[in-house]
Amino acid sequence: MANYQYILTERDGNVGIVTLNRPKELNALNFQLVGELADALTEFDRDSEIRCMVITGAGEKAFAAGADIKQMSDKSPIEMMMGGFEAWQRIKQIRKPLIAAVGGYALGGGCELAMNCDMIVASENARFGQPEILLGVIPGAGGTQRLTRTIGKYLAMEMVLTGKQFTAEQMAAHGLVNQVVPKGEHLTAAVKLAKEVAERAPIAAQLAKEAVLAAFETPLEEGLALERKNFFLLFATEDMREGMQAFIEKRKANFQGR
Ligand code: CO8
Repeated sequence: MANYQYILTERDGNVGIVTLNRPKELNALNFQLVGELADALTEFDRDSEIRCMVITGAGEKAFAAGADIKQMSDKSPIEMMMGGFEAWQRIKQIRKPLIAAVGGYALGGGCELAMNCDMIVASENARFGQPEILLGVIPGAGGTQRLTRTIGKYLAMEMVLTGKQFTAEQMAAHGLVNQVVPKGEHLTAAVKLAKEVAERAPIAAQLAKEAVLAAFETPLEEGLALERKNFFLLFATEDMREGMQAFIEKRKANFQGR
């Protein structure tokens, strides 16, 4: 792994963990940090040992309190476009499952980063919000789209129009959070979930992620066609033979990612 300034990376078995590491600034997402995050995730994505990834924030107070307002405050539209958004695109293209481990604030770009992940585990002190309107702007990395498609129009409108924060429990009730755990246990719980995913057939996990995400972007017929093709494609893997043989032999499958 490269030497990063604003993030930490580690491995726990087949799980790659990336920690946003600007705790004094509540892990505010400056352009460099988002670039480093995209680099690290891309590197884990290419690493055959890694089967699932977790993103978390350093310190107790925040996952990420949004884009770095101090860095953004004097930027032009073009500087914004060139500065950070290419890296968000790369994060969207990660093929392996991503889990957000959220403790404390997940605001603005922080909430959007969590929503870029495939599952969200949050501690009970987590707070989700899209406060951009309080700064005179609107969400720019998926807040109006992923939030609306997940929690529905009315609550999304309230979040985006008022900038108010919502608890992990509230977000879980509306389908944005998979698990709420006691304060400080979000990373442990997320890694446990990641290890469960990492035990599954890795190619199937990637094609499953692709198919579920397609539900956001395609009409039903097209989504069903993609799902079917991915399903058929998996009959070309050794892991499919192993999975079905293991079932027949009443033993645990040992998936190799082939
Ligand atoms: N940017 C820069 N610095 C920040 C940010 C931020 N988003 N959030 C907190 N900080 C800094 C504070 O300035 C402070 O620094 P200092 O000690 O030098 O004054 C330090 O972190 C600690 O913060 P506070 O003292 O404010 O801590 P509190 O516990 O009093 O308050 C809050 C915590 C409520 C989270 C408060 O810090 C806050 O409101 N932060 C801003 C939240 C926000 O508005 N986020 C949205 C930003 S806009 C955005 O995310 C758009 C995304 C578009 C996509 C990204 C493209 C690249």
